[in-house]
Amino acid sequence: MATDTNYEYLDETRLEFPKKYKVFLLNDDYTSMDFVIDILISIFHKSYEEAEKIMLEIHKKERGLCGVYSHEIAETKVMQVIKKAKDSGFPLKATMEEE
Ligand code: TYC
Repeated sequence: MATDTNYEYLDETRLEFPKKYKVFLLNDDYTSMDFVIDILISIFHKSYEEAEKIMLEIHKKERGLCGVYSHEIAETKVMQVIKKAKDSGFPLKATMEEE
């Protein structure tokens, strides 16, 4: 049975928006430009033109934003990038950070 204390607790419960996470690809000297474009199209669903623009931004500025997702989706994208890169022999890395 609820006590006064329980009601006080319920009164203070707040609904919060789920946090969002930015996923970045990082530059390196070995991954081919074509492979990065392929990753941006296949995993981040970019058009060829967007993918080329993001890849060149990463190449020049060391990292580039690929998308903003829920925690679970962002984590999955990071893992998919690392697996696909490893399977193809490239050191490409992805990171995520809270928005
Ligand atoms: N710097 C790489 C090269 O010159 C290309 C590259 C772009 C690699 C983006 C990683 O996330 C990256 N081949």
